Amino acid sequence: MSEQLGRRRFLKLAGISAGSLGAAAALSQPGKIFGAGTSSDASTGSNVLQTGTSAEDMDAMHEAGVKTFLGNVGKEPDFWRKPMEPVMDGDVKVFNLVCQDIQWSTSPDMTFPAMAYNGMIPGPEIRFTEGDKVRIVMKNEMKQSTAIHFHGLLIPNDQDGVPYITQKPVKSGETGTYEFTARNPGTHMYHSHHNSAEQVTSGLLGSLIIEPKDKSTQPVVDAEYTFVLNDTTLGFTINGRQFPNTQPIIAQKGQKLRIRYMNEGLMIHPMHLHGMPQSVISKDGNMLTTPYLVDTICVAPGERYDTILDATEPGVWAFHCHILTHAESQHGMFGMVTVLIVK
Ligand SMILES: [Cu+2]
Repeated sequence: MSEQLGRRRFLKLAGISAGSLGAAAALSQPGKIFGAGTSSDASTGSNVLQTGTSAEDMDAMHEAGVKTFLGNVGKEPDFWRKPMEPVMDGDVKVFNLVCQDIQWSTSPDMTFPAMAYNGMIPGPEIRFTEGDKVRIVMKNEMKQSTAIHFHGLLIPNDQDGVPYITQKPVKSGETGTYEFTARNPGTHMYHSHHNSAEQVTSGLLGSLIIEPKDKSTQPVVDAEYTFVLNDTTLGFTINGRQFPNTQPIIAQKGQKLRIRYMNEGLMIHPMHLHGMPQSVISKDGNMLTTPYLVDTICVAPGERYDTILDATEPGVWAFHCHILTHAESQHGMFGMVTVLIVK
């Protein structure tokens, strides 16, 4: 009963608050939001769990993670990537990339040797329009050779970016150039196709979106968000970060959002949003003739899905991979977790 009351009070807070801070304050009481999951009897009885961590310690670690997440809201404006500005060379849109060996922190206490395009993981979002002439220039400043593959694009074979099948690898210190005209609109990706199990999971990945020339084929939305999922070398990440260093999606009630999911990792990630369904409108860049509703969207390596989310339900809604070992441990939530805040 008291938990029900807490939830109701929380929803009121999240719905009424003018800023995200109101919702944030409520979210900092995780027992009221996600449900503590333990009865009051459990907390008065033996509270040492099988693993040796007390229930109190476990709860405290969970709470601390959520508080850290809240403290970080708005602190990384580029978490949801904005498109990179091309340089024009006549009528060609030129995108310059530099790949480097870097150190990357998925959260403050998790820093890894990594590989990045333009110093960021994922790399900058590359976005252009169907019919555009495009050149992508990639300078390799890493120790290893590399090459870029444009995943999902209809492209001349010799621009496909696979060493020894369509090109020589771009060696350390060399520059590789790719040139093509954008043909198939949709949600695509770019990534290394050389020693890729190491290079892609280390960070050589990014979203590549081709806008259709005819915008009337697209749903009108208030905002767009792209989830680049990755795993293995840098842990379980959304846009290069692990919870509690991910950022929320913040929407006003009644807004329509487009969410693009892409999986650059080596494992499947069923992304689950609490509170309201999403309509799947596109698979691998191809618009579906019959959209369908889901609350969990299983994104396999290499796949892309676009969904439309009608933000109808006020509150703070957990949004996470439902392979729970990618999202939560005894120490609290981690990895592929964020929230949707509907104000
Ligand atoms: Cu997962």
